[in-house]
Amino acid sequence: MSSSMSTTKVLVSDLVSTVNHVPTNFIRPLDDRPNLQQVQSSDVSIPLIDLQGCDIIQNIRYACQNYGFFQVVNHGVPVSVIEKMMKVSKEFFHLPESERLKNYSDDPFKTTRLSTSFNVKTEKFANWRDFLRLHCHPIEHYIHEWPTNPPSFREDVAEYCREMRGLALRLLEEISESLGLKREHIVEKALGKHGQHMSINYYPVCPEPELTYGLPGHADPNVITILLQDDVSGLQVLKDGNWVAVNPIPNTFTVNIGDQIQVISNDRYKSVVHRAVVNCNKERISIPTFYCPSSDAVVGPAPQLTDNDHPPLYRNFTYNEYYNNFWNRGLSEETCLDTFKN
Ligand SMILES: O=C(O)CCC(=O)C(=O)O
Repeated sequence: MSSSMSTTKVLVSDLVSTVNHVPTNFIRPLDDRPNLQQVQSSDVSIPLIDLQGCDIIQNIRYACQNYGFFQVVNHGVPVSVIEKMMKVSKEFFHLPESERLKNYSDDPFKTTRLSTSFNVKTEKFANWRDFLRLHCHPIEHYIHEWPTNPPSFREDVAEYCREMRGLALRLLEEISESLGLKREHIVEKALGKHGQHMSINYYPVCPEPELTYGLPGHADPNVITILLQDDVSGLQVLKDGNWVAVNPIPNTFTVNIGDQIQVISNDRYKSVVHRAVVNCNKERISIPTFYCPSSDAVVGPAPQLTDNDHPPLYRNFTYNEYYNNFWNRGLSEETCLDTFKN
């Protein structure tokens, strides 16, 4: 076993059995470490919204204005679809190295790729994460690129993606209404032909979780993110300067506002910084669905939300311009939004 040397393994999942310390390229400077003891638990503090309950619009407005995050129960996605998605994801990451590596690419603009960390081409520190990134809308444009091993991968993931799209569209209508816009405003006017991506994040057990991140603090560039987590904690959200752990609740999704809602809402809702930490006991899988505009869609503040007292805070831009900026810059707690301010 080597101790802290760099490694020739491409993926953390394969590196992990060859080291008993975190290799030096993963070690963060002292002032940029997770401080795992200082984290608050969120079972009560991140709003939990019952999508079959009362006052849904008011609850969404409250959560978006105060947290940028909420959890949803009674969301209508069948448990069997969720379970198959989680099972096939785990099976994929447990395939032999040579089989997984068939999907490897370090090009962030490839529409299907297995990769590691965040952007290995631009980042200074590596992150303790591997991920399979898939574009999934329109599904027929991309499904032929997806892995064929495990054999049920395409079918299980496609079914999950369709359910996620339905849930995303419903939530976007409710978010639109909560902003005082027409229900269909975001879905019909702001997203062009629409886009949907997903990442299957795999965080192996880490021998020294206090030295590194699964993913450091960042805000999401898209419209909304709907996150499925397995039963292992790791997601943390920045709230009033403190990190709050969003511990998994079975059959519940965690939803967050992305940068594009911040723009469309002209800063009424904020895209909030979050991160993933790792642990020394259990591997973890998280599966964010990133609902987004199509790359040619022009995004800007909704005219109905601007007036003399609330001038547009952002210029109009294409989502393509925004997305390139996000991937080329590297993950950072400073949002890309500043580049697009008026
Ligand atoms: O693993 C998590 O809980 C968070 C993942 C995330 O923030 C991302 O993939 O952008």
